[in-house]
Amino acid sequence: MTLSLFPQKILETQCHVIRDTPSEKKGFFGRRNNRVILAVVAALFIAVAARAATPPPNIVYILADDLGIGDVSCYNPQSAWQTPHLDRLARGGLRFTDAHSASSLCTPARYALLTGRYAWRGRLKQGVLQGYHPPLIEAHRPTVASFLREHGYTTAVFGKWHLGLDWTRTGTQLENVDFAQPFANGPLAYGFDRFFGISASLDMPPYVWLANDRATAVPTATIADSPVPKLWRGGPIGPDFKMEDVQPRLIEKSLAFFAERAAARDAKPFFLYLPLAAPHTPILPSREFEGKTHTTSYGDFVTQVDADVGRLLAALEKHGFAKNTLIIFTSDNGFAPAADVPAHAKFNHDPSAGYRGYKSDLFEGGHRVPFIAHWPAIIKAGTTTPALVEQLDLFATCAEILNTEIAATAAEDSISFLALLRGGGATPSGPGDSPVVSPARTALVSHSAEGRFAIREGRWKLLLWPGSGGWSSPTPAPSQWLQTPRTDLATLPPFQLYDLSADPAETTNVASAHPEIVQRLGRLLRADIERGRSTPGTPQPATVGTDWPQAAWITQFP
Ligand SMILES: [Ca+2]
Repeated sequence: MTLSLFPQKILETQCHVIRDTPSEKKGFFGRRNNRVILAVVAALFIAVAARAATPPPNIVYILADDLGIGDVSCYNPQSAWQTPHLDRLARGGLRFTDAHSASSLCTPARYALLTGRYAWRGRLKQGVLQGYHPPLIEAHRPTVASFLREHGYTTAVFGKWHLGLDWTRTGTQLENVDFAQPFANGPLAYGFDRFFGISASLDMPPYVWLANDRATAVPTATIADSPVPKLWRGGPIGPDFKMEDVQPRLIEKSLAFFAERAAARDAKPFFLYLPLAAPHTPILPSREFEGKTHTTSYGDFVTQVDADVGRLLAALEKHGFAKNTLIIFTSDNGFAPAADVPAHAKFNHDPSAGYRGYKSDLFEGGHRVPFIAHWPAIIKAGTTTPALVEQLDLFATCAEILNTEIAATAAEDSISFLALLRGGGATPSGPGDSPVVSPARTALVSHSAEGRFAIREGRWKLLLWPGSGGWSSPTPAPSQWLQTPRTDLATLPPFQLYDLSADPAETTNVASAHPEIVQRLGRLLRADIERGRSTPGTPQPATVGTDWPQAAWITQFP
């Protein structure tokens, strides 16, 4: 396998230099200069050849759970705590300021990240899976992991799977599980060589460690629902399982994996997908982090995640992996209201950094997430980009890194951001920035807890719903966490249009002033749904039917 990070275009540019150089002219293009040019061209060829021989990068994808964009200090100068390791990662890499998860909830965001396809195209039209549910990813659908493994990578996932698996059942109820038997169609069926982690969120039973295709122990006890406020659901728990061990053990597994890869000497690149269960509820920082920020337990937990990123970075450096490892750090959705918004307001801390709403919502606070890419061999240190990027763009980015095509039936919504990593569209941070937005991704679709839709194109964002689509006001039910009343959505305009360049906090609905923009975006989203893909290529089967109330708006965009 060869890697071509440096495509044909570079070689063509150099050929162009040769063709355009008159060989016998005096002056600048005279013989002497010809020799200089040829020497330069030769040197460039050598450089290109050397770089083309660069082995494929290792890829470490760290996915925090429910971490708000305002919880990372390089994204929020007013943050009540500091995240020095994440800030260092950003200083050494590229920080995206307009990056999004494909959904405002865990399961659909993860489906999209791994498959390069919006989850609403499949059977999950709203909400999330629980710990006993069968697999969500369709059998035989390629994932980033299966794609990379096909191309020579060693692949591992340590963490919160939350995409379902087929337990061995003892009865007709989902919970009728024989924990002594292996399960099928977990991470190993989707391209991972190994798995260690938990089946779903850390507030969902069963509370057992899973190693590859089985539980490490049969549950011998049952824990009750946590006291109000309810931060975990009751259910069976294994004798070797402690909730507070989850974050440290996932990091230990990762460190051991790096050491093992360093010792293997098989020259195989690796892909580590590290979907953390933190700082999602239950908020359980290790003892050394308790009280560290003098703010909330959640703040302490975030600084633990930050310190763990520092440990991962240090290990990659120690093993000599750092230079040619693409590290991405991001979060699967915005800050969870369950982590207590009023408690943070007391410390003047806004986990959504001024954006509206939280996890679950169509508003930016639901899905605009921290997204830092670090790859010293390719990325210019200390850069930022305002370019639009979606987490589901990972698949196409990996394909471009490996100079490989993706089948028409895979990663239907994924667009490579490799050009941004190489510096196109990125600018040095600081005064004098003149950001160039990459033309690659011009639009993206957002999806909420209730399964409502929004579409973004450039500065414009259209919500195909009168409310938040999640737990923030306006909602048809009162919010338990945000202590806001119910709203009669029939009293509100059916659609919301925001100009994010002028109104990033989504305060003023300008839909009635711009009916032509509402129509254009509505039609664009309809086409994205009906074509079964949002990228160029062969249309794929779409799932539009009469039994999809969240897509009822389609008829208004003929
Ligand atoms: Ca989450």
